Amino acid sequence: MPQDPQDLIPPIVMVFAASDPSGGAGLQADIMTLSSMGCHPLSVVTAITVQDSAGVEDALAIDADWVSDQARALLEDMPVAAFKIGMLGSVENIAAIAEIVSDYPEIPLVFDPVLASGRGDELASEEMIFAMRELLLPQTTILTPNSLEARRLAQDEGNDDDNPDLAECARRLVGAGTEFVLVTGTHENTAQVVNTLYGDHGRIRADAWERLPGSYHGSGCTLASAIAANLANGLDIPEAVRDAQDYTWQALANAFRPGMGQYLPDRFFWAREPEPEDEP
Ligand code: PXL
Repeated sequence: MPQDPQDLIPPIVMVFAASDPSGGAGLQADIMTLSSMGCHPLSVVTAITVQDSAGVEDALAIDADWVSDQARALLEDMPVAAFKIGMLGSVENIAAIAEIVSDYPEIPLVFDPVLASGRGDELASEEMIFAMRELLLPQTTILTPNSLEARRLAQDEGNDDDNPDLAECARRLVGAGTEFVLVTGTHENTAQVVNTLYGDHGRIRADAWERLPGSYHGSGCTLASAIAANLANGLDIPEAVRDAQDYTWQALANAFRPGMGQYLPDRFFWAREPEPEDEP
């Protein structure tokens, strides 16, 4: 019997993210990761950036009505198995996306709170951080901050004496509404990189990885998209998180340096031909 074409549809993941024309981070990183992991990405553009492998020069937010229209047209047309949110561009975009995802509470949502580029260029204002906390965290299945982002999102503003440790940050972020938090440890001063998953009863798992020597552009986007791909493929959260870290570590271990700045992860490491063996 010929195969039913419906059986051939890969899991579909809708991404809200900003274009990074370098192909290192952002929407392009998400599209490559999701494709490499067997999903079909739907890409809703929230902003466009001007950047190279060294850093971000400029960013222009897309009008919030255009963000909504991109998403709504597709959600009417195709079944979406997971949402992934990256760089948002504006407070208006945060409000528009919060409204859209609130109509689909059963779809798991991976939220990578992009606050700054690897070089430290600010990619979110204080008002945007406030809106993320108020409007998006209560709808998030898993939040994937690095440790710097976790502290910024969880810290009591205006109180300079507030120095919560990462477990306390995670507790506060779960209190703000996300079901799970995966805090990544790249920026911590530890021999290995330790990524820790928390839920409403505290720590669920911690995974330690060999610290790779390079400086990478787009590792956070790769990890969050890999988690979304795994959730779309039916894995539960701890499994999705473990497997996504393994995938991301391999993409980073195979990273390449196409320009003068950071290394870019190779999300298709498995597709490259191995070096030919020397003939005897
Ligand atoms: O890595 C976070 C990130 C996400 N999205 C875009 C970016 C960056 C970092 O530079 O440029 C578009």
